[in-house]
Amino acid sequence: MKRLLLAAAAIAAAALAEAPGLGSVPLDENPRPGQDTWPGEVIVEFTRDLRADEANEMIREAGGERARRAARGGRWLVQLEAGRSVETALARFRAMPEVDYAEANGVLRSHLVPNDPLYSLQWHLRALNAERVWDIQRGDASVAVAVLDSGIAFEDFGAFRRAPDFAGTTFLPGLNVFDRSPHANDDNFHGTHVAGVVAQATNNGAGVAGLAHACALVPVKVLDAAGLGSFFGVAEGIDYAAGLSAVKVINLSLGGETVSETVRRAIDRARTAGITLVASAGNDNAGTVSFPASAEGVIAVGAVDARKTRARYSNYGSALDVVAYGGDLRRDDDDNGQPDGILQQTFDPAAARRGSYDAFGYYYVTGTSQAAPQVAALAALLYRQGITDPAAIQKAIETTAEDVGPAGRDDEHGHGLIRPVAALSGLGLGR
Ligand SMILES: [Ca+2]
Ligand SMILES: [Ca+2]
Ligand SMILES: [Ca+2]
Repeated sequence: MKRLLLAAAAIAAAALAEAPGLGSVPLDENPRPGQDTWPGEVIVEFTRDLRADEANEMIREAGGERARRAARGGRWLVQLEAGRSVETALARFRAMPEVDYAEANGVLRSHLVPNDPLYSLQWHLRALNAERVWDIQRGDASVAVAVLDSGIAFEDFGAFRRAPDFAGTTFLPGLNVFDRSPHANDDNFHGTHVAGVVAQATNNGAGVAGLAHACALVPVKVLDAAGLGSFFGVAEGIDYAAGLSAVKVINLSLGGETVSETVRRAIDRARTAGITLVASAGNDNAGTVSFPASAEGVIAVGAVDARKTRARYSNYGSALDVVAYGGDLRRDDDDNGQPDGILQQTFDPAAARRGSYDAFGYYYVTGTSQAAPQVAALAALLYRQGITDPAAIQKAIETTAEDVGPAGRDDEHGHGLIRPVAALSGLGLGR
């Protein structure tokens, strides 16, 4: 079988066309809500480093029309010929001895709850006792958080502008996995808001603050303008981030309902490299934590409102590790006349849909997407305190969390609500 394929490759050596982008189907062909795979796309990894003509032949054999090799490693994203079934292609790949594994290219979605712009104070930072946190540790640029999201408004480039309240924030070179350029600009709004939770410019006389504001950010664009990404793209983003020595933390405010071998392996590689991965549990009010939050080696973060009870949208379950503040726009528990969302700077999402990415404002957004980066920020501060082992970082965060909800660890709140001051003062330099 193998020899026949190799012989055939000699005559069918014409290279497969390079797939133009990841999940690059036109917007009207985007997966519908509830649809969990990209149509006609399969990920395959071979057991050894194949020559391109060998790989091409096997990909054609399985019904592939176009293929794109991962930037690192021996896996390929295959786009099938029109009308070919993903199931048949997977069965063909899995029957080939050279194939390690094959899976459909699943859809990952940003965990967002969009809302209208409003100015107010950041109650979540007061509740986290941020001023005391900053007395102990503000981070520095030797510790970077990679934000795998829709990009960040971090540079002036083409139609994109750096968000004004990132004026003093340090950014390290990023990656846009769709075009493999360093221009990981945000064309959605979600990633800019999530990044602001971590490292909004602080004490600059403008706007709002971020919890680990002296740490560096790495923009990694793995979600498109509609907030959609793929297993293949997210794995590529994780590999990129894990290859930067300053990156100690990866934030994933995204997820899907199906588990991916491609992403799981990338998580393992990053964790082995000493990186802490943090992911949002999802906003479906479901009893199952979404993936990759549910993956081994990832800190799964749910959301509470200002009352410290599970936010009505936050996913829960046995995989949940901790909770942070995600807020609830329908509540005003601090009675200040403002909805209890997480306030950071981003741009107007409606203007962004018209191609304008510079209508910056301060927006309340709620969701586990906003809770996860609070944990990512805390992890970054712990690295700056001198903790280097991701297992120790996770343990410090979990054992110092405030037990909320039913006594002890429970599925709605995990080990509890993070307490950054307790975590930071219990360990490392700030003891
Ligand atoms: Ca500011
Ligand atoms: Ca309020
Ligand atoms: Ca509890």
